[in-house]
Amino acid sequence: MLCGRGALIHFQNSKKTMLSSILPNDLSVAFALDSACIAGRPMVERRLSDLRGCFADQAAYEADLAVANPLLYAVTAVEPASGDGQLHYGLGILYPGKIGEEYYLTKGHYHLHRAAAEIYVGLRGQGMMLLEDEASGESRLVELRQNCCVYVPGHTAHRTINTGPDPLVYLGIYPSNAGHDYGAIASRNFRKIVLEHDGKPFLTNR
Ligand code: PAN
Ligand code: ZN
Repeated sequence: MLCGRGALIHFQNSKKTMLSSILPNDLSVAFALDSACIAGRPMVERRLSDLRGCFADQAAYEADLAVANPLLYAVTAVEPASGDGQLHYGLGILYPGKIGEEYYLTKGHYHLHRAAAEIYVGLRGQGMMLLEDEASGESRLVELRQNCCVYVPGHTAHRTINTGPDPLVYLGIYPSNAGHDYGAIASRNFRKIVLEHDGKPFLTNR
């Protein structure tokens, strides 16, 4: 899906990035907090059908999918330059909802370049990030909400979870060479899940 009119396609020198080589409309970018839309940029949409295998309660997943295929989240990526030391970022919106007792969530991934860290900045709503260290398997559940930053170290799988009643909107800022590796999580998923218990998020084993 495209936000607004006219997708911009441009190429960057991958060795050295000069200020003059950045398109003016990549230097300052306006975005919408109600849709995570950025005019002219492609938006990746993930519907319930795209998250097969992500939720713990597979029967609840199939039952809900038989009724409707709602949009769970959307991400608009901004990639001003791809040279050494440059940054990319993604504006995400994750809608509220649950499959069984498990809150709506993103697929989750490692970075292809494992050492690449990421900063998440919460802009609207309330949620959590589930982090999982690749080597030790240690899990951490940390808050992501408006006026809150989350640091995702390298070598750490990360998944965003909306635990509130409103859309969760956030920016993820990462090195331009980070890349996304969905394969490891798709094959074994996160070790922990976040369920609603007495109206509150609760971390438990899968
Ligand atoms: C984010 C994520 C975004 C969607 O921009 O890509 O939250 O989650 P999935 O990519 O797991 O579907 C990010 O972490 N980028 O690196
Ligand atoms: Zn990431």
